[in-house]
Parts: sequence; C-alpha cells; structure tokens
Amino acid sequence: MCPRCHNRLPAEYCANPGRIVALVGAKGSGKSTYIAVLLHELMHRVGAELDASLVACDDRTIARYKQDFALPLYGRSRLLSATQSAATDPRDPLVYLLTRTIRGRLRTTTASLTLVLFDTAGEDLRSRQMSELHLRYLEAADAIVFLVDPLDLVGAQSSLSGAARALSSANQGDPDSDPINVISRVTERLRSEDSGRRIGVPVAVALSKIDALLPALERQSPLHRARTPTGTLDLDDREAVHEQVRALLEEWQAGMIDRYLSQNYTDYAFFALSALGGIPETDKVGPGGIRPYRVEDPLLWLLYRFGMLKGTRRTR
Ligand SMILES: Nc1nc2c(ncn2[C@@H]2O[C@H](COP(=O)(O)OP(=O)(O)O)[C@@H](O)[C@H]2O)c(=O)[nH]1
Ligand SMILES: [Mg+2]
Repeated sequence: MCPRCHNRLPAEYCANPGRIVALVGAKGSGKSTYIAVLLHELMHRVGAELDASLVACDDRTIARYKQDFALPLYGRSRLLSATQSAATDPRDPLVYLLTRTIRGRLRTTTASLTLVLFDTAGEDLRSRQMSELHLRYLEAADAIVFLVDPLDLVGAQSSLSGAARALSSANQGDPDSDPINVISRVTERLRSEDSGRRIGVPVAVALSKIDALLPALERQSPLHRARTPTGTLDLDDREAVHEQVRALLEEWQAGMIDRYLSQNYTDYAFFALSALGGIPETDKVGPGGIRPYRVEDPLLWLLYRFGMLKGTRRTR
C-alpha cells in the first residue's frame, strides 16, 4: 500500500525506484488523448529509439489502457469520451515499468523507472473529497506535467484557424479551465508543506493541441521542426523550444504563467506538442489519422533530469 495515500500499489512498484509522474490539466486540455498516444509511442517508435521496453505493472493497468484508451482511439478512431466504462475506475493510475538498455564502452546495463501516470482534471481539485485523493498523489509526485490547452488562452484566439476556433469555445470564460488557476491551485497545495522555498520537483508545462497553432507561427519557429531521433536529449533543441513557447505565452498575454513558475519552482521547462497531429472531427480522429508530434519531449527531458538519458549539443 502506498504509505501516503493508502491505495493499493502493484508489486513491481516496490521492487524498483518509483518515479511518480502526475499529469494535470483542465477538463478538455487533452490529458486522456495524450496518455493514450504517449504510451502507444513509448511502446513503438520512441521505445525503439530509446532502446526501452514499457510493460504494464498490474492487470488493472492492462485492462484500463486497452478498454479506455487504445481500443477507442486506435481501434475505432474515436475521440476519448469523458465518461469512463464502469469496469475500470478512472481514478486508478496507470502504472508502467520503463526499462532502458544503456550501452557503455565496457558493459551494458539497464536503468528502470516506474511510471505512474495519474490523470488529474482541474475540476477534480475543486471538490474537497476528490481533491484530497488527487492532492495526495501530487504531493508524492517526483515530476509534474501540466497540460495547457492553448485554445483556453484568450490571447491565442486570433492565431487560430476557423476550425480550431470553433472547437475552443467550450471552456471559454470558465475560471476552472484557465491554466494559471489550475497551476496555482496545485502549487499552493504543494507549497503549504514547506512554505518559503521554491519547489524542487521538475515541472514540465506543455502546450497541447499545437497543431491548431502551427499555421500561425513563423516559418523559422523551432516548433515546425520535428525532433531528430537520436536516442538522446538534444539540448539545443530543448532550449529553442522552451524559449519559443515562453515568447508565445508572452505574446498571448499569458506571460504570467512563466513568472509564476519562476517564483515557485526551481526547475521547469516549456514544451509544445500535439497528440493527434491535426484537428479532429466532431467525435473522431481527423482524416489524416493519428500523427503524434513531439509528444515524447517532456518525458525525454524528465529522463534526462533523472539521469537516465544523455544530453547532447549539436554545435561545438
Ligand atoms: N487539435 C487537437 N485537438 C485535440 C488533441 N488532443 C485532444 N484534442 C481535443 O481535445 C478534446 C479533449 O481531449 P481529452 O483528451 O478528452 O481531454 P481531457 O479532458 O483533458 O482528458 C478531444 O476530444 C479533442 O477534440 C490534439 O492533439 N490536437
Ligand atoms: Mg480525460
């Protein structure tokens, strides 16, 4: 059992140094879609690039991934619905063991990471009862990924194509979906434990659904470049993307997100990604299919931070 939240933990968790990665975002920010696509990529393309295997740690994870994520999205090309099947509890985290083979000059070793993906919606943090459970996970997290839907940022509206703008109206004006409110609610809770100092857990803040904004970005933007698959973290690319997202937030009158993070966290980084790679239709994936774009970037950065991935520079 988890000593903090008293939920059942899979046996694998105890045998390996666990790193809990919590995923937080407002309703509709793309969390479920992101989890589905990220895991799929880790099992296939990115797993091959990193020389890594990804295995589910318990039967609930296997059942839930298949039923609630893989089957609808990859099997039927359906967008994931907010309502979960009764057979699985949406509050159960998905627990995976990610193992990398690290080839050295003298010997080959492996390094493992237990990935506990916990999907916390912004509105869950509002109700007292739900937030207790979610916040206990968050307090135990070794890394937090905040998903920010750029369609929720008022300043980004003018950069959207008509189709994307039509999709973005759902959450408009709802303070619970304002990214700064979601981030600050989590932060205040984490800070109350040791007030004063900045929080040390690495925080990845990722713009989701970036496909809707790419047409409006200038041609030289690093966000137009796909990552070169080298099995390392490209530090030049990392810095370029971070700075570009920071500049975009500023431009969209959301520069407060950056200022707030710098006041509260010692280690945070900006990302931009798209799980689907294109604007979906009403309830299904667009005609181009699922074309993930930079979905693995936050995880690569975290692996680098955890000492499981090398960083390289292109220049020098
Ligand atoms: N354009 C675009 N839309 C997306 C993408 N991912 C999700 N969406 C849209 O956002 C909606 C909400 O996504 P979902 O993953 O259910 O959000 P959650 O409530 O945070 O779990 C989906 O129904 C899609 O319409 C993406 O990569 N690109
Ligand atoms: Mg969801």
